[in-house]
Amino acid sequence: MQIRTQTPFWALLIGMTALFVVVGCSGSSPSADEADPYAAVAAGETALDVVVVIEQQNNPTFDLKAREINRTDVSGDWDADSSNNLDEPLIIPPGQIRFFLDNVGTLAHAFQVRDLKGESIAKTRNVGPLKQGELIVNLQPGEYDILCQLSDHAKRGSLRRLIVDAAADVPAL
Ligand SMILES: [Cu+2]
Repeated sequence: MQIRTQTPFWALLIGMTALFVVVGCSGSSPSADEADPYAAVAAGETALDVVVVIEQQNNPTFDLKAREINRTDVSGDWDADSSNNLDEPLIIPPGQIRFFLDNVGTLAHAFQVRDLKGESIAKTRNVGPLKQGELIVNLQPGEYDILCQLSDHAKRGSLRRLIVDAAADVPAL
């Protein structure tokens, strides 16, 4: 009597299908959340009132400007001259503010909120070139400065007046 030692075709088919499914599921897609200013909002993890995406650059000039407020593009609100940033204030409502920092420059930058006496209210550590960072701070109505506190970057243009005002006209988060 002949003994069949070969695996039946149907068993091979099921085995290969199972292997394909396992391989297909094992690839981990890169998490986009770290670079998403609104990820925590979407996940309902935090009670933010305002998300401001801050762009910090040093090439060709040092500058610090808001690119988005609550998902709305405001990059056209600022001229290219960073020497007049105190006359072009960023105006946002009070509350829990997430400053999402996008360093698009070639140097490390950082970010600080100061009162107009120069006292620090909150600040970040260094954010490397082409890296992102964040600063979450609760701000009451008033006037502040936002700046890069590294080296002479603020003097060279990485400084802007911040006005926190309940009447600020920004879209809901
Ligand atoms: Cu800087």
